[in-house]
Amino acid sequence: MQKQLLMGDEAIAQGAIDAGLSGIYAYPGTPSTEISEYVHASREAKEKGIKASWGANEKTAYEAALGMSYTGKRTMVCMKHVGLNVAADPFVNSAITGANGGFIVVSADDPSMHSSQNEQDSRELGRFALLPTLEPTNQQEAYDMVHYGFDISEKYGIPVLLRITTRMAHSRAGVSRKAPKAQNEIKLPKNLRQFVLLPAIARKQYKDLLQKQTSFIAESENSGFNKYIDGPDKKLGIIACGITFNYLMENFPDRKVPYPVVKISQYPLPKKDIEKITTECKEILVLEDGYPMVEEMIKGYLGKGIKVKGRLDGTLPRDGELNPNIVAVSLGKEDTKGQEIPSVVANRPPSLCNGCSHHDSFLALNEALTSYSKGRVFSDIGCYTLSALPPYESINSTVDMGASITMAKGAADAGMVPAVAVIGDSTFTHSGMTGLLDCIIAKSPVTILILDNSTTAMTGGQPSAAFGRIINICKGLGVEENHIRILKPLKKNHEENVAVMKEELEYNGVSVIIPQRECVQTLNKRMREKFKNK
Ligand SMILES: Cc1ncc(C[n+]2csc(CCOP(=O)(O)OP(=O)(O)O)c2C)c(N)n1
Ligand code: SF4
Repeated sequence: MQKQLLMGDEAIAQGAIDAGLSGIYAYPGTPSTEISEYVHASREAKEKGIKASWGANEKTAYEAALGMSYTGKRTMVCMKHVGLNVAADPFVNSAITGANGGFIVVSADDPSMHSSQNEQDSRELGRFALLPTLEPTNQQEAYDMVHYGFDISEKYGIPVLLRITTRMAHSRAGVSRKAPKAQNEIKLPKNLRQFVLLPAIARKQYKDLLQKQTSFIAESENSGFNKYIDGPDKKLGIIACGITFNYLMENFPDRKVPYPVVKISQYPLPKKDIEKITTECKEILVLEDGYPMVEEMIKGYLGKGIKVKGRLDGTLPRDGELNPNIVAVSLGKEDTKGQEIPSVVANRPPSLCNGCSHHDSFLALNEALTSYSKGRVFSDIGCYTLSALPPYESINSTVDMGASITMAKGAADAGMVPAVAVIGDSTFTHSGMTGLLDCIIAKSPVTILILDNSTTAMTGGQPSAAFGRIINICKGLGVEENHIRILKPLKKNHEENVAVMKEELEYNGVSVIIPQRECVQTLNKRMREKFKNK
């Protein structure tokens, strides 16, 4: 079969298309976005009638995928690691409902926080939900694991978590494809109450899930993705998880590591391999990107017994992603540090694009707020979060998607009036609407700016579920019509926009101000495509 040069994300997408995928659901988030974008753009996927849709958030995307799995079809849902927090409720519960058609959950972690607000490790959530978790070492494995993941998902009737990290998602390698599989026909679960989590049913199915754990361990022990590679020097044994196996191998160009190595790409841990290496070797070094999950499991609570080295004892840094050089140092090899970063690319803080509508919104907001004390602007996550930096320095919080309106409500409840929330259009429909409803019910004195640039700009301009709907949503939720104010954020309208903001800041109730102007990047893209098609 043909070989293609693919990014990890693309390998997963192509793997899913070839493995009989019927539908892919997602909410964008770096570094997972390109998986869905690949399927959206794939002619092959279109010809096969594969459904590809962006959900309003990760929870809605997850539940849509679960619904497709219920019908017996193969499905995938993709998100970044913090998205799995948003989808945690259906994720954990779907371990108990089980799956019907093959169901793969892709969660893309971002160690070192290249573009994220934390560096949590999705393997921990996989373990928490008691689900098998796959972690590819390279792009070929990422591709192959999708086929395998669908197979074990259907064999055990459970969702399977596929955990990747930024380096895996965004680096490229040659990938050999397998012969494509046909999609499953609709075939509902034999037990039509399988997905009804009434306590009596859930209790039984939870027991079933617990019983399956032994089989999941056996699958890991027999999996072609996990390997015990013997080595003559038993002073040290190395457990290398996911991409860290590559970092280890890069330190041994002939791929001959003198120590025994257990390569881990499937969890729960392969018990026999772990027992073997911990019995044979004097010390263990655990290489894992993310949390010291395996290290903690092997060390045990009191850390007695065999010496285990890794992130917890300082052999490796406690946070941030690993790389071949960090692994070299942990093996007592020379610290090569790599090339110096040229000054022309070093330390460039991110900034809003020239002509971005957010410039005009923050200029106006800063001026409108001059008569109030500082520290009252709760922001959300999007391009507008850059207003935390000079020259605007407008915002005082960014915690998670949706937290702007709700935090402003809490601050207003505490007596901070007015409290201001700033949220983007995509984030508003992701998880801002419920917070707005809370404010309306409590008649909270909050001024909410919904920065409507008609897209999900920060992740590359995916469609926004809010497009064309924000005003009606606000009205429908109960914002008084005369306190829904639409602005055009342009320099020439500055004075007028400041005046409107001042008026609404003085209003002792819920007001929503909607500055509307398209993101210049999506506007340019649209124009380029328009002229190309002429
Ligand atoms: C739970 C979660 N999902 C996804 C993301 C990735 N992400 C960051 S901001 C954002 C949306 C930005 O769109 P919008 O609110 O419209 O603001 P814009 O960037 O367009 O200004 C996304 C998807 C995230 N940080 N957290
Ligand atoms: S991508 Fe769009 S929203 Fe983001 S900074 Fe640039 S113009 Fe503004």
